[in-house]
Amino acid sequence: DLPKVYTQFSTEVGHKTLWVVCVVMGISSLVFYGMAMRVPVQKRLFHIITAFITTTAFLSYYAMATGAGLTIHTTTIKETKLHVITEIVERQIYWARYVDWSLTTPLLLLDLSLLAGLNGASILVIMFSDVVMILNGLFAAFSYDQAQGWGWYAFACLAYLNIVYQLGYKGRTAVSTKDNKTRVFFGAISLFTLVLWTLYPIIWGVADGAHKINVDGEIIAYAVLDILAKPVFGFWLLLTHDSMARTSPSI
Ligand code: RET
Repeated sequence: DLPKVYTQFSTEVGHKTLWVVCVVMGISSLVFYGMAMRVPVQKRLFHIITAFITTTAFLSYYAMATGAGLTIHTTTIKETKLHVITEIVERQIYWARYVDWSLTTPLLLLDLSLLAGLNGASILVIMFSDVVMILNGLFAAFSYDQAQGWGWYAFACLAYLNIVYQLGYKGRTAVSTKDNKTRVFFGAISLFTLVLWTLYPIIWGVADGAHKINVDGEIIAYAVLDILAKPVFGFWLLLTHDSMARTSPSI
């Protein structure tokens, strides 16, 4: 007997959403480069990092919207004790997201680390954990069967917990030596980041992991989160940083 096949593909709704985000990321990048040119070079590091983040997202959304950054992947969801496959899911995987995230999430964390004034060793630990998290997410997405996928997912979650610990504990200790405005701002923007970032593994688990959300739903959910985590985060960071007297990163 042939296995039962469940197919999960995006439609025009997902496709349009990808284009909208692509345009938002492109415009934000231009604005960020413009802002970078208007601040003195000593204050420019945050602007450059943030503009690179939205530029990478622009390119990755361009790849996804034009149909290049995705593939169809088959996952076994049920097999008999004798390894006869009885149920499979065929679902689109937008792998360009992982390329985007593996470059942009370390940069987002670099923004936060520099704001807190973390030392070089801590910054490296945070950025490395983050790459481990994203690549394990990629392996989870391309796993052969569901159980194996959840294994990769668990490793990624451990890496994520380490990032939360490093930034939440060490970041807070580091920022406590800074001025009051920087302290309050770091508290607010890192809480915003914690809430947003925690939604990514939840969406992944329900959509890519458990196949309970279709591909359009996944595209829309990540679209909203990506806009909040990149352009909105970026504007908030840069406008606040511009208004501060002396908070150039201590490197
Ligand atoms: C995955 C799946 C495996 C488990 C975990 C994940 C976490 C992903 C995160 C992504 C953040 C993305 C951002 C993008 C910016 O636009 C890879 C989904 C923990 C935290 C902030």
